[in-house]
Amino acid sequence: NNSKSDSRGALIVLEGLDRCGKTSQTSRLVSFLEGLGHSVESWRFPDRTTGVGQMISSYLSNESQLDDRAIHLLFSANRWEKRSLMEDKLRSGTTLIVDRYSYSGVAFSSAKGLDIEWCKAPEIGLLAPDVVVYLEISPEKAAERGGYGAERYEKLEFQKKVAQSYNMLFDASWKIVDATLPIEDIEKRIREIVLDCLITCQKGKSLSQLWS
Ligand code: Z5A
Repeated sequence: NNSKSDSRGALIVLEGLDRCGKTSQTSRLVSFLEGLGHSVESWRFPDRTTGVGQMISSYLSNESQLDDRAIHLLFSANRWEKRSLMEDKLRSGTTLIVDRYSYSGVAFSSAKGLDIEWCKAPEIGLLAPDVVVYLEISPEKAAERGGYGAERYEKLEFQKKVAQSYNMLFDASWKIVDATLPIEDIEKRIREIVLDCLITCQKGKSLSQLWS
């Protein structure tokens, strides 16, 4: 189908608190889009496979300590090191479903008390998503889902602060989906949002940059 291969792919971002269901929904969405014949890849941040990603991973698992600003900049660098590949993929027609992106970077660091504008600054110039799907769940409900693991941010009190930070980032373009619905209902809603977004991109919507 020429119309599919001639147009760029869409940058779809899923955000939300820990345990909100992003990982489950990302893989369902990728299978769905593949079934429709789209070129699609599943990405996630942090990308723990790179050198920077390994530093982040060791910080998250409490194997290393880092200054709050230093770890913020590493999360950002981890997105910058993937930026040109991201752009190439999108321009060649591949849609990317990304589990966490800049918004996680800003929400988690500002939840520690860092200034929100300072947190956004190193993210300026990264590719802006075509749509952000926010899977909304209360920190208490999220904590009930099999409990938290041992990673640094998996604590109820901190997740409450992260939820407040996300609230400050919401804008009218975000699609808020109730993450407490049955998995299949959420999946259906996300499919509708993403199919709409793909049409907009196929019609020629251009790529833009954060934060505008
Ligand atoms: N972080 C940061 O500080 N700065 C940054 O720039 C970035 C990230 C990018 C690592 O992320 C941490 O890094 C993260 C933010 C910070 N810290 N926290 N918290 P990660 O990607 O490694 O971890 P995560 O994003 O929090 O993933 P997760 O724990 O795997 O959660 P999830 O992907 O949202 O959920 P899930 O695995 O799909 O589902 C969780 C459970 O709920 C599972 O048992 C499911 O079967 C169940 N589930 C899913 N959906 C439902 C529904 N609808 N009903 C009932 N149960 C469900």
